[in-house]
Amino acid sequence: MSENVAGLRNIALAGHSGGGKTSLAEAMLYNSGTIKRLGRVEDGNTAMDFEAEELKRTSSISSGFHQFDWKKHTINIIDTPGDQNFFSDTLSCLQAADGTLVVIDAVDGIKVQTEQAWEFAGNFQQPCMIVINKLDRERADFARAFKEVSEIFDPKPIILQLPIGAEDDFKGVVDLISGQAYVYNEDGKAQKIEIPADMQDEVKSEKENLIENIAEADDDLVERYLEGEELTEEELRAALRKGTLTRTFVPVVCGSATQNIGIDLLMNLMVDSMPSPMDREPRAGTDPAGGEEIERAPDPDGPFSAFVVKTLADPYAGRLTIFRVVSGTLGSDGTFYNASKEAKERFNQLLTITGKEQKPATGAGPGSIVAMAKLKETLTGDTLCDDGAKIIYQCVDPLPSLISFAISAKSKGDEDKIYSSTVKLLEEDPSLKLDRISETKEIILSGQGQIHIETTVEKLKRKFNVEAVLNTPKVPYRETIKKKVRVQGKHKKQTGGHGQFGDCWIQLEPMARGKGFEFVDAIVGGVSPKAYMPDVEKGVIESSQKGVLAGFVCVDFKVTLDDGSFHAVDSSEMAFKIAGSLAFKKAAEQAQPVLLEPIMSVTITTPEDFMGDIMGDLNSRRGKVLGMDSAGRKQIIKASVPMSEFLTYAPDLRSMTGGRGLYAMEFSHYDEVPAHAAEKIIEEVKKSKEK
Ligand SMILES: Nc1nc2c(ncn2[C@@H]2O[C@H](COP(=O)(O)OP(=O)(O)O)[C@@H](O)[C@H]2O)c(=O)[nH]1
Ligand SMILES: [Mg+2]
Repeated sequence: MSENVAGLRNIALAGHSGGGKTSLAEAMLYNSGTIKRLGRVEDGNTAMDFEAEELKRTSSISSGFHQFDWKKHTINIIDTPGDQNFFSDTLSCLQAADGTLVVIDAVDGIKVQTEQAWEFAGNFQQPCMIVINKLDRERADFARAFKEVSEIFDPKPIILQLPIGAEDDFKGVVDLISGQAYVYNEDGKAQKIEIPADMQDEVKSEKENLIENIAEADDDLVERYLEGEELTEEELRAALRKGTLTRTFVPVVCGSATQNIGIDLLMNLMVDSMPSPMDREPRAGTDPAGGEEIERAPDPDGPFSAFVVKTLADPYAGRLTIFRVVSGTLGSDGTFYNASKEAKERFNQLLTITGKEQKPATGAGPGSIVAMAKLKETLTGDTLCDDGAKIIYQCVDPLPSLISFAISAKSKGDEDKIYSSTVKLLEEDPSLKLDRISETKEIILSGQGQIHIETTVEKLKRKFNVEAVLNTPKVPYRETIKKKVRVQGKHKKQTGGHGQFGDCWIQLEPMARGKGFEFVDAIVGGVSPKAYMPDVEKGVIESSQKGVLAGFVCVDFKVTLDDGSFHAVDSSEMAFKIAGSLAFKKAAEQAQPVLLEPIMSVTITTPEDFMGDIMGDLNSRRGKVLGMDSAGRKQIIKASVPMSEFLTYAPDLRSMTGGRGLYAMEFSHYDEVPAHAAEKIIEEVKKSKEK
């Protein structure tokens, strides 16, 4: 680990799945001599993709961490997943970085997922760089890809390099600042060449553009440039760094990760133009004692503070907690205070993460991304600090879930194991949610998408040896009534000696949506002894749990008990409870009962081309479009859609938009089911009961 904070670079790789992030990390590790062989994603032998679920899909599902030394600097690389299913982890791990390298596919261009990753980096105010990758592929086009990034991304992307050759023939790059051309051998080693004759003009004009752009970062330079003065390479490099760090612009470079072309120059740029932890503003947090805002600068001699970005759950090795140090210095073992959990913890060995392995670390200063094993209390999002200098940092929340499945055990007897094992997986994946729904008696597993849930089931099998089955969850329908009625509930039984007698009059009326249930005792005088009133209420509640239409819980009603009679000998608590229950059932049947269904509020983000299909599809799902908006080339649709129609939206949107559409949803409210749909639902419930 570098003791030198200014010599540290924490860089996240972000962008849509398949752009080449994992391959790029592999090339960097190889060039730095950290790994001896250049692995390939499709061969399943890269340093950053190693989990079984990643190897099976040849795609990252979880952020990988590694570090290497380059030009006397230490670079921590964070290889994030680009698939929306795993974006919550991407978002969390981006917090550990000081800068983000956005990887663009020179063939496929920008996808919505790339834009989302861009927004994540922007939210954290991170300086960014863009690499246009895969320039060796058929139909790769640097100019087209750059045009696209300049239309969409802000701060302004600026060209730093031009490719030499295209597609099959892509063999090197021209670095515009130095005016130097490089071609690469098969081992990623650069060799200087003359700028090819047919590129001279292009290089000249792009260099002028670049100088003009870079000068913008520095008023003094602009002035001198406009006066026609020649700026030195050193001045330009200093201004390039300044402009990148202040997010005035975003440098764009070109390369091929798998051919290892241009990657060494990119690594140089990460050192020269990306921030060290010292370049970041002090991090603000709150003092848990008084709640006021305090901050910590990246000072190795300051009080220790850090925040957790990721947790790995291993049934054998236990928990592995990955965190970023903000301030102070940590030894190789010791204790710390977890301010989020208000607990002291001890750790035995500080660890550096190198892909799937961990190595002992001697210590960690500001900016370090390190790990500890087997912590008891600490989870993702927690703040760790000195016992004597407490602070809590605000970390990002997991992304809200988008899809739910009912999860159950494949073999009988595994029910409890499914639940307890999934709870352990929640530790490493806070974007999963597990709920027991009393209304439907199901265990519901929710996550970011179908693939997210499927990989979770695979992990359950691999890590905990328990097999789960997924089903579409039952929709928690409810019932309510629409009319006001008054009825009598009378329970009278003469069975030899002691009889049973309970008698009450209730008024049943609707209440506003979401109001639940209210019981009013309006009995005046001594018509029926007060002592039995709670029993009538119990009867009403019990009966309302099984609605008259299809047995769903009945809500949003008010019951007023206004009359009744009793028998000195035969009346009992039980008899009045039964009377209350009968009264409710009778009243509900007369009060125009209807079904209610949960309605989700949905936000869909899509490229314009798919708008027509998406709107038509929403219509067929009984969706109501509430508004439309555009942001750049993206269209944003807000709609409300019944939950029952939206259970399988994730895969459907994926296929409608070729994976370019995104959506977010949350529960909004309950609403009446239209009559024709209600009939069907009631029919189905009856059928399933007959079975
Ligand atoms: N031809 C070519 N293929 C590449 C390049 N970079 C990545 N790939 C391939 O693209 C696929 C996706 O790469 P990967 O690194 O997993 O992308 P990620 O999802 O962004 O991590 C893999 O099959 C890689 O071998 C490149 O520069 N050129
Ligand atoms: Mg990857």
